[in-house]
Amino acid sequence: MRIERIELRLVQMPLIAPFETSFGVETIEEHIIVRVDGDGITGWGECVASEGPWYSYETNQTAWHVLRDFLIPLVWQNELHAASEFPQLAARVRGHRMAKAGLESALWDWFAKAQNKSLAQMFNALQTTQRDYVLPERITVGVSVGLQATPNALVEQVRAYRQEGYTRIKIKIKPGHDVELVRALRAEFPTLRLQVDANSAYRLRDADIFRAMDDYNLLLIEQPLSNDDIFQHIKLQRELQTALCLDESIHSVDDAEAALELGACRIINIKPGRVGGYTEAVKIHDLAAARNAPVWCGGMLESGIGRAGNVALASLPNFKLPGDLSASRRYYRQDIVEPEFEVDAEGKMRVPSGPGIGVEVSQKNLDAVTVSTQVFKRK
Ligand code: OSB
Ligand code: MG
Repeated sequence: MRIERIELRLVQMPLIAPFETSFGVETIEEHIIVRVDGDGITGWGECVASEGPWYSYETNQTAWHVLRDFLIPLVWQNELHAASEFPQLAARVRGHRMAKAGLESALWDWFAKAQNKSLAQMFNALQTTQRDYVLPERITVGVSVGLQATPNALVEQVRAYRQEGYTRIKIKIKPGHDVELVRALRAEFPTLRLQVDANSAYRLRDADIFRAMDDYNLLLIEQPLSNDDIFQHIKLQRELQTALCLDESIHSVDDAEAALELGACRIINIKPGRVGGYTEAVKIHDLAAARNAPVWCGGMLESGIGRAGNVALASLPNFKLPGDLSASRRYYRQDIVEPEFEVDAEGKMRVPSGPGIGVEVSQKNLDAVTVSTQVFKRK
């Protein structure tokens, strides 16, 4: 059982509509697709870094460098028996978690296929929360709505997503575009499951803005203060009724433990890319479960390759809140997997049950979005 070949592809996928957050606008999603081959089995993974260091310090160029020069050589130099062994090998490389997660996710697919198991089954076996947990066939998912030109445009966009089936909506906020957006949505949709995401755009002195949000029955407020911060979030959470949820500040199970124990948040957004892969993601899931803190699966506008693993992860028992896991067509005119991911009239998504990621990669669609490729082989 050996991997003999690894391929990296830089892909650029045009988004159906620009996605605007407090840190910028994205129109084309650039990611790295990782393919590993050996013993006649192909594993696929996705690195969710972006073109620029806006959401995190990683970019596709730093990820490519770290994959090529440090992470891929680890696969040649070590005998791997499971994808969950990879993080220990990669621990010598500080940070660069998206790069690590990109390769680890391809290894997860490869090992899962070698055992004829779905990723959901693999992650279920790894989790320690409920040993005999019966995986769901479908999970409730949500949609993350970018900043819109006007509050009215936001209301109409949310109405359209609700008509498509989504029952949980997250909106992006930034200074000057916050409470009044929540107010406008609440006036129109009084019982909608609604949450907001600031992507680190505020300071503690803006606490009044978040206090005002306490009146609108939000599920949570995501990452209001600085990326990497724990201390200021503790102070803010003390002032609020609404639960804070951390995204950018949580890079590891240790960060998650600190944040929950110190009261910096009550909920955690788990993004496998941000925490170095699915192995660490499951550890955070288990830690949060032991502390009675719900988690949910965040997204990085993944293609169907990354989405497949995220949906599998989100089928674990402590993913108590719907994730940012939307249908392929919410993002892209054409996904690179078949079948594409869909959301039904009840706002649910099917968890792939076939081996590994459980969807087929369309070579034609992948080739159409590939801008560069590099192949590495075992010597
Ligand atoms: O903060 O959750 C975020 C997308 C890119 C970078 C950061 C975030 C997001 C999203 C999109 O909110 C979630 C999705 O993939 O649908
Ligand atoms: Mg976020």
